[in-house]
Amino acid sequence: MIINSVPRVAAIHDLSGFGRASLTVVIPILSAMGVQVCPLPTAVLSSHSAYPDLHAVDLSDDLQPMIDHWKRLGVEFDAIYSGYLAGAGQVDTVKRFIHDFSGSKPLVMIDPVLGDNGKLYSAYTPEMVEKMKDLVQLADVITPNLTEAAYLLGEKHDTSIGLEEIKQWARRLADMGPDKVIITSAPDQSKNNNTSVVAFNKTDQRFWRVSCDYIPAHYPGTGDAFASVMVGALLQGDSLPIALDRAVQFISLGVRATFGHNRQATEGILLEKMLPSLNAPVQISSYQLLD
Ligand code: PXL
Repeated sequence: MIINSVPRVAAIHDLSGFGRASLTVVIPILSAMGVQVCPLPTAVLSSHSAYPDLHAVDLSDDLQPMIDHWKRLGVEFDAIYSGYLAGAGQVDTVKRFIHDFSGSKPLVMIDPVLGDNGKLYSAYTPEMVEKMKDLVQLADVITPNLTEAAYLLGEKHDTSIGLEEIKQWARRLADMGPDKVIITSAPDQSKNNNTSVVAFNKTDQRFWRVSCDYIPAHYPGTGDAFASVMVGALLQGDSLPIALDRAVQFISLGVRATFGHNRQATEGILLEKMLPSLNAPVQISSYQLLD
């Protein structure tokens, strides 16, 4: 049940100043979708970590005092949404947060940010992987990419993975706790070069897939954008497959709009041009129910 007339989300992510990732993506998307964002920044960085020589301020020691203030204020949330954490120690803080703010029965969305393209992000260690396995147990919804799914399951990242195996991975991730598992960047072997999102809903035991054309560019922050649209759509009452459609369409449009401009991919997708599309009705429904 939504407790606020404008749904309210606690967003536990870093603030990367340059490069369109994390809170600079989460806040505009959710605001455009009519959701109030209360950021709890895990770190402040001059840019996301694909840029060298960045300056980072780790806010690990400040999180709990900020959370304690929210408790004194009696703030309640419709959703708790975490992403990039600045170190394994922050996982315990997020776990405590989920426990302490469970009274309003918020939707708990954990984007288990660990890495991409088969590799961990530069700041992360195997300890972070172990802690993230703990954290996903508390989630209602998780949105790992293929790399993160492999790390969480102790499997090898394999870009030639078939659909049946991805479905097994989704089931095994759901066995760890979450009701909805959404694996992004999953190869679609049935269509040449396509990429897809495969989702499993444990409650009704149904699998869904949305495929999209592959574009030969990689933009940081698209995982954050995808998960943010999912949170907004689920809070607006969309079904899982419609939320998937909206998130995939938003990313596909963003990637297409950006690719044509020949900008440095590290700057991310041209989000600012895309925000109005979040309020348009879903144009083409492309989800598939899988056997
Ligand atoms: O998009 C995930 C992300 C978030 N925050 C920081 C990152 C990344 C991915 O590179 O570096 C700081």
